[in-house]
Amino acid sequence: MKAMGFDVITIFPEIFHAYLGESILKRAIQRRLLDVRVYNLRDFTTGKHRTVDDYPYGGGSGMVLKIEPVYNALNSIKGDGAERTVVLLSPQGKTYNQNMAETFSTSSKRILFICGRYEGIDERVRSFVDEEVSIGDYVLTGGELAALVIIDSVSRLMQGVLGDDESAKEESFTWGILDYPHYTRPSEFMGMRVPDILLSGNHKEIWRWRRTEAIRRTLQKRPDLLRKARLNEEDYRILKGLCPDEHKNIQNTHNMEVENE
Ligand code: 6GU
Repeated sequence: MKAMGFDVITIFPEIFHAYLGESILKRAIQRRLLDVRVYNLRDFTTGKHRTVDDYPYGGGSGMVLKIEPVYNALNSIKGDGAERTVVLLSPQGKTYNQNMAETFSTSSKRILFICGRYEGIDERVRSFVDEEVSIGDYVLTGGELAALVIIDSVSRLMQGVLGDDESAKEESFTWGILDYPHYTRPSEFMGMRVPDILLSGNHKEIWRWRRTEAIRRTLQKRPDLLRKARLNEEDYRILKGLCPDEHKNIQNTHNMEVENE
């Protein structure tokens, strides 16, 4: 089975050990399906003060991450000759999504993350970078959470990381819509009953119900997703039943996309 490999350059390595030391990712690492190597930027400084940042040229507030330690770290890590994609994490990057997670998960290269700080990183670091990625339109104090978000979302797509009964393949977000509603015992709580169909044992009908509810939710909460979703014939029929107007719009949008290909 293919393993997924990540390298991380950060000034806060403990953040990674905490998150990767729990639950599904911990198990994936133990089973060697996932290999994450975390490097402390401070270990690649030279002077005895181990300085990783400095005042910005031109003045202003905040400190800027220095280029030399980043360069030294990259050189040292690349010493093993493995193929890598170097990713700078910053709010200025391309916005991360599930498609990017799938692309990373099928790449044979390791992914090396440089975690920036929000005040900034020396602009010249960008000349060593293949891609710049952001996880959304808000500002974090550093790229560490973004690196963990990407490691988590890519790893769970790798063969064997999720158990058979928690497979990522069958979840609806895989084809671009929201998940269906879930229930567990008790079958009634404070007058709220679990839908009868789920207690019926009729698996064909249960799956049709789930698919319908997933489409209904997406229509209500994220209609923008439906326009991009990969729907089959049955899905179009369900959509038509739920909302004839939206069905027409979406089928038109999809037909136009097919013609443009
Ligand atoms: Cl990758 N870094 C920071 N500092 N803030 C962010 C981000 C990354 N993605 C969204 N906000």
